[in-house]
Amino acid sequence: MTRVFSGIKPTGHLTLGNYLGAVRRWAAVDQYARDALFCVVDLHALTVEHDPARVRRLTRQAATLLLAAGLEPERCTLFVQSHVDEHARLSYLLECVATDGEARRMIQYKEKAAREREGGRSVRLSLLTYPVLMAADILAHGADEVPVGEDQQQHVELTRALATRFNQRYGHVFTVPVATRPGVAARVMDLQDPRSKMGKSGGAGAGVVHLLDEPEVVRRKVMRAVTDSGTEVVHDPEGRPGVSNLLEILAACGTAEPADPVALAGAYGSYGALKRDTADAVVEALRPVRERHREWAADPGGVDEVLRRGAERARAVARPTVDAAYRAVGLLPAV
Ligand code: AQP
Repeated sequence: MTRVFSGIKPTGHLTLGNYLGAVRRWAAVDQYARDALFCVVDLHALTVEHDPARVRRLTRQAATLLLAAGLEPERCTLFVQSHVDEHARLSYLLECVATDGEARRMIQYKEKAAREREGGRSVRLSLLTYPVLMAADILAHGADEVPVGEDQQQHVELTRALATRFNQRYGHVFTVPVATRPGVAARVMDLQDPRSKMGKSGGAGAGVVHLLDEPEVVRRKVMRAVTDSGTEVVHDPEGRPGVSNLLEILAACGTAEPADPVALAGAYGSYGALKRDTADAVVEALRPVRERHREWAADPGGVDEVLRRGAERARAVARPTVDAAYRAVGLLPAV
């Protein structure tokens, strides 16, 4: 059976971007048709300045939201990255395979390092090496597919390169995975700044829709979305990023099968009507998440139990592969 692995960082409240780019597919498709492992990648949240109590809180909150988004503990494995030592164990070996130049070419590293420097903060070494840890997350579990949004494509490419190089150098140990992306809304943009990705670590911006936003808050954010000069509704992400973003969101939320944003554009004569329909579609898409969240949030012990069982299974999946990698590079097994 095809195995799937993907993760989410507890760096803020989950957004509509996380949902449409990744999480919705995990719940709607991957957990039914694949052997699926999903992870709250808490170690990745330590790559920039962080408040320990907040990371702890957001980790449980992310797990609760993933369950609210429809992950079913009987159908998939949900766990916290730091509960499974194999990730960090394998990361070091992969650091011995990756090159410094390769790590420095990562776009997210360049962008986030620049943000840290601009804020007068020093750049943590882990910000540079985090894509290697992400490769370890994926390779430890022998994933065939990695369902992610567009922004993670480059990191999955690095993962493929490291797996291939390792296998060539030391013998076949790793499955070489492929990234899978949604047909639409693979990169949801900030509603106030449609040339930037809708991100969860930017704070409570008016351009970011969070999964638990009240319907009236969602409506307000969508209705106030920055659109482009002109009045014609067309799908042109380069020239008309604001309107195109709304069309992508509407296409992804409007029906069970994402509609075509280009075809949708033809149905609208004004930005106002497009915004109203998009707001309604987002509210409806998030309604079941908000409802299930009430139930899971009332049962933190239940969430912890899901994570405990998930970590147990994840360890069992990862350990043989990571042990094989340790042997392959020449490390003497402990007796
Ligand atoms: N805007 C987005 N559109 C589509 N997919 C997205 N993803 C994230 N943002 C969008 C996808 O969601 C999954 C989990 O993301 P993550 O936790 O690795 O990263 P993040 O939400 O972007 O949070 P960060 O790194 O803390 O970044 P910023 O600073 O941008 O908020 C991934 O599959 C991702 O592709």
